[in-house]
Amino acid sequence: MTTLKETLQRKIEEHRPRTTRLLKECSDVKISDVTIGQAIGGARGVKCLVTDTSYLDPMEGIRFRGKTIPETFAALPKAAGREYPSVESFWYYILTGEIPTLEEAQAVEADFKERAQVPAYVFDVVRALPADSHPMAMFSSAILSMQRESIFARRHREGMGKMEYWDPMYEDCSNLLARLPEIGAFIYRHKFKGGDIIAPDKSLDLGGNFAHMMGIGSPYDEVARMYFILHSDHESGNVSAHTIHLVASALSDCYYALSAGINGLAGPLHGLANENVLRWTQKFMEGLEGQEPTEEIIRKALWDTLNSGQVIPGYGHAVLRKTDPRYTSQREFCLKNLPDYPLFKVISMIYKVAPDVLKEHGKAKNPWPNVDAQSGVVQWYYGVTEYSFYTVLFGIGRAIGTLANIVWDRALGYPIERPKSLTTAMLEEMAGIR
Ligand code: NMX
Ligand code: MLT
Repeated sequence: MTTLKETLQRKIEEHRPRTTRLLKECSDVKISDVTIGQAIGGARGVKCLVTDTSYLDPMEGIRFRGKTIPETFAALPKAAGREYPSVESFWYYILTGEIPTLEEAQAVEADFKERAQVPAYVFDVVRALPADSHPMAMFSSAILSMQRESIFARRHREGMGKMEYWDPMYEDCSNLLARLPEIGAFIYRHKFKGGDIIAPDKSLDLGGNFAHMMGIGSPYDEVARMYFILHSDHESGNVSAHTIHLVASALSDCYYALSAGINGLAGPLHGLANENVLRWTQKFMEGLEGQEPTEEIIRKALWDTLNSGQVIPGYGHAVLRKTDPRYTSQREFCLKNLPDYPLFKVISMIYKVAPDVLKEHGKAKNPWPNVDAQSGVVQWYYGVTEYSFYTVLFGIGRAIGTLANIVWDRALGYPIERPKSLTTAMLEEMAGIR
């Protein structure tokens, strides 16, 4: 059996000539124009990144290495009795584009167990932060504190050649990913469970071990696998993925890069929306004072939010123009496992009402729900009601795709990222209004 690293090396060697040829023979082929609207408006739609781990179609949603979410879940091997594939099998897939056998996936599980030991000082760093620090600040600090472990940084100091970069980057990224579940679960139990920490169980896969360390029984292990894979990657223009790619382009190691990306994910327009969806919903339910929610009451609450100048969290998207398939996937999970759960019923009612409200409001280009509108319900149902923790879960998932992406960035020799900026006066001149 070839190892994941051997397969990755073969894929890198096969891929390199494609990038070399594009650069050598096709550098001048135009793929995008940029308007003033795009330059001021957050570079929306400007095609200037290359990412092979996933692609986001506005109407279809995400494809991981060419496969939709249902195709990915169906194709990856599953251990006996499991409905969802392991995170380790997905890591193999997103890194190489090849579906591993169960044996190959289990070899990655074994490899991750060797790498999973979190240095003790990481827990000290989290404990040293003020108790009211946001879990995302704790998560980002914990990741950054491990920078001293970087093999890439050491090898770079020692003068390794450019063609070797991917190897220590792969080692660092694998080590970091294997450690994230324990760090996440530690933050949860430190902040919300009085510091009653549960030690890892080395017999379990990443998802199973995470559920165990969170202190939540089956089927939360399946929820963890599903959740982490669903949140793994969304091509690389989104704030977290782009930040991670950008920071790593300076040859900063993956500890610096992921910590920076987690800081971007912590924003309310990005990953924090999953926290805000639950905050909004809980406030709404409290305001009902025992009254049954109706579509009319929900419509009014949504309008109140819009009229106060706030966004409706969990709705809208910079690229998508239909319901996010990650929303649909989790909705299907809820329909199967918790169809009558009151919170799910409210979330479903919002889904019925919000798109029309947003259309009538007339601002959002996409009135449909994104992943964050649905993910909190599942967590709440299984007992994770501390919603300020939800974006840490997103962050563990997001690490999978983005770390795979920066291994490939180094393998393909992508340079330091440095787009050009202009002044407002230059734009006025170009537009002929000055
Ligand atoms: N509620 C109210 N207004 C909205 C919403 C929404 N859900 N979505 C977009 N708009 C507004 C937006 O604020 C902007 O207003 P203005 O012209 O006053 O600045 C206008 O509609 C046009 O925005 P779009 O071009 O449709 O959206 P954009 O690409 O700029 O932003 C989001 C995308 C996702 C940031 C935006 O839809 C939003 O703020 N959604 C709510 C927060 C959220 O759910 N974020 C999570 C995204 C997914 N994730 O996990 O990262
Ligand atoms: C994501 O998963 O990163 C979000 O949906 C935001 C995006 O893709 O722009």
